[in-house]
Amino acid sequence: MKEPKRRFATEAVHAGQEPDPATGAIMTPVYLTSTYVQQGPGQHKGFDYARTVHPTRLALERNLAALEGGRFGLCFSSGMAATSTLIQALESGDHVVAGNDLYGGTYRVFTKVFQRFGLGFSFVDSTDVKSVERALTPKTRLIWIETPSNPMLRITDIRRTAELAHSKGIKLAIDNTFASPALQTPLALGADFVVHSTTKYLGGHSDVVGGCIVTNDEEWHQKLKFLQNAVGAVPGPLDCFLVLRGTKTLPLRMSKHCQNAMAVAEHLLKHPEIAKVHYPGLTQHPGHALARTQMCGFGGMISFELKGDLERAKRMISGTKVFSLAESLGGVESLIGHPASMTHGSIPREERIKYGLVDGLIRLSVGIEDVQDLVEDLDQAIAQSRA
Ligand code: P1T
Repeated sequence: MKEPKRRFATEAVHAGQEPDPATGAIMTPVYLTSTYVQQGPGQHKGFDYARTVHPTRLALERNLAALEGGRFGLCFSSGMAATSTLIQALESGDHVVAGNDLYGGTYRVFTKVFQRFGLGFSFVDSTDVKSVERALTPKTRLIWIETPSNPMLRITDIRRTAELAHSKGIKLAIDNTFASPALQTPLALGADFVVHSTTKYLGGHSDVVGGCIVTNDEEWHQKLKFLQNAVGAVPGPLDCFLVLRGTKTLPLRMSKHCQNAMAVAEHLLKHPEIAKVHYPGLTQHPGHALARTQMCGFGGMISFELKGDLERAKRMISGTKVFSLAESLGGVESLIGHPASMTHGSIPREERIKYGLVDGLIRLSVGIEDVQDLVEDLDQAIAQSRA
């Protein structure tokens, strides 16, 4: 009999996980093993070496594939390892069109590492599908988009970009780290690959670094699985367990992140000392209407500009008491950061300023604390930052 299709919150708790056949343990064991005993040469239970295949990792890969509505998941030792593995599936001479608002590390690995191996990259405003189209060349094999983007929270139309890509025989990868599959499932909108830093919302507790790729394309899955094993950037068993534990509460956490971020964004918007607020949940945001059509919540990330100079912005981000000054995002605790000197320091200043990532931009990862404490903390930090 065909199993009935289970809904997202049920899949989050159960997908990919069975009680341990040896003991009935309800939690997937952290199999601390590098190898498996074989009955005879090449005779084994489907597990031969832990870089190639690992039971705790397999459970996580199946769980993440289910959450993204994809057939195949692969896990990596970091978000950057997942990104790099997908790029390694291309050939020297191939060309990639990428959005111009990207995590600084992604920009860095594209321009400082893969460009050296003969791959070409063009960075365009992906919110304008025509700009993406203009940048395509006969060598373009992949379009790479973050939506919402880091740190400007820009929204790119996944459906239209997928149509454009497929009309030219090009693949579309969406870095879904900021939304998480609780809010947006790019494969259902036509994307070919979903990439994540599982370090963020999927893990959810700032205690692990990891990454994944999910796809429905079996041929590409085999190519990526080959690279996962051949290149070897795999996560350890405890890391997989932590992400697997994180995804169980993903829907609950995301709903609170969205609720708190909306309240913080509305508060900042009304604040007389704030010049600009970027949050896709605000009706003033240029991507708001589009976000409503492809997301079912606007996420926990906000960026904003304070009135005054860079020194004031620095004083403000050093003055919060509930928000911690730190890189990363997506954990239960609120973080505040300065993209120009922290997460996006590897993008040349003239490049980032061209597309709006100004020196004074401040980024918030709004956690699940009591929102009143978050608002009061921002207010006191803004007040004490006055010259
Ligand atoms: O840090 P790592 O797990 O390797 O993931 C890289 C990465 C990929 N994609 C996006 C959208 C990201 O935001 C990141 C990592 N970002 C941060 C560390 C940050 O503070 O923005």
